[in-house]
Amino acid sequence: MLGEGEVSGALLREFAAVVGDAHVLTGDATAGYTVDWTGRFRGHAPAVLRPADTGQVAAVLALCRDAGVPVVPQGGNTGLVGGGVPRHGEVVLSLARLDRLAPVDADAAQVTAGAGVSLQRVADADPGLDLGVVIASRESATVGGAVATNAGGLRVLRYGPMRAQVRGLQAVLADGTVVSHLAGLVKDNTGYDYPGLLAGSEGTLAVVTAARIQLVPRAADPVTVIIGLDGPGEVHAVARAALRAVPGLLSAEFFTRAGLDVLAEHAGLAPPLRKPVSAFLLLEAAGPGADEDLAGVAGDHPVAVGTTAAERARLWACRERHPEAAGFLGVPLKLDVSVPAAQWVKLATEVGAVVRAADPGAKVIIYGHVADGNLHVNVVPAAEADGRHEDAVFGLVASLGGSISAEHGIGALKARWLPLIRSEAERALFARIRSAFDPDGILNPHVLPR
Ligand code: 2HG
Ligand code: ZN
Repeated sequence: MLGEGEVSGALLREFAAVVGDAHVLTGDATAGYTVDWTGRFRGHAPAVLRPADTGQVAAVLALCRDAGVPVVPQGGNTGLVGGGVPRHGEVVLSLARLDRLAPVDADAAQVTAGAGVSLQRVADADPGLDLGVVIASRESATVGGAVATNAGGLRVLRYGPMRAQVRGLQAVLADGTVVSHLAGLVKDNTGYDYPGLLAGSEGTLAVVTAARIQLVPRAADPVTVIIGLDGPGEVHAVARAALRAVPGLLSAEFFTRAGLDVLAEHAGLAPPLRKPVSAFLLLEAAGPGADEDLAGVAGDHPVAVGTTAAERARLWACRERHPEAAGFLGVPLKLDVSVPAAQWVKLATEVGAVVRAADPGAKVIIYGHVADGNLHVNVVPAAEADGRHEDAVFGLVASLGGSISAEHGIGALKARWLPLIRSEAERALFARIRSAFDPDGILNPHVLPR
């Protein structure tokens, strides 16, 4: 009798017959696949399978389904909610080798990318085009993972999240059936939009093996500014002005002196402004008059301007390295929340005190995508991480009419709190969709409540 987290030698040999001996990893070789980037989520896997193509994904999923073995699909393993970690001894299905990037279709400005292609490779595929989704982990994060989590990032205000870039998908269902819709038609009302449904399904409905991606025009000569402000209220007001007055706006990002000080101390980052301010708003825009438009919204506030690639990279580092900041202080809890625009100032102003009421020694670093009402609340607990921090933050968010996951997903971290913001009827519908796709419950069974 095999226990949780074990598979038979016979099944391992069947896996090897499909993907090759070298691509069935066991024991120590699984180490890099069983822990997340922050070190908060750890698991163990009886095997990591590294198929080379969609056919092999289909064959190993059929074997897992027949044997009743649960599977955790994994892309670049850059997730922050434990959704790609085999926390209950599941087999890991790594899509990393599905890394074929087709030539760009210049007529449609689209490209078909395998699940294992990094977002950076998609962005670099054509000098005149770009990927609308930009995230800090783009060198490692993959197309399959970005679709499965509906990744957001730094340009959502302009281009939307990953779901909005997807013109079609290829995926493998839990029983090994391949479904494929990759023609990339802009207009195509022929039934259910399952690519839209798989975007954000966190590996619970099917395994994404390829995506047809709509590219966007590459922004010409972007200008980046960091404006020094006195708190969330000013940040929100200036960002709102930018949304109205800067037609070429691409990003509106927020961070604070608390996070920047940590990065200055531990990563040697140079502060962007000489004047000590408490809050920063990074704006980026492109197109005719972008520099004057940005100068107009900055007004008399202290500002740093970047126009060359090197200057822009220096300014962006202040924001893009924020996910690392809390990690210098301990093992962080990554709480990614959003609220209606009118509530964002209240959230950003009050969340630190709300966390400290639950855990007075906790360290809190906040930053995020201000135009999306999205705040990243990074908490380094002093007290035990037993759910009290989530109770505090998610309780505040729910009272403001917000969401407990803006862009990172529910994963393992947040499953317990889903009833706070999704009704019983909605969750029952989720469960029916899930059992229609995966009746045996083998796909990421511990992610999202069943
Ligand atoms: C970002 O916006 C990412 O930098 C990561 O969504 C956020 O690490 C985080 O909490
Ligand atoms: Zn983010």
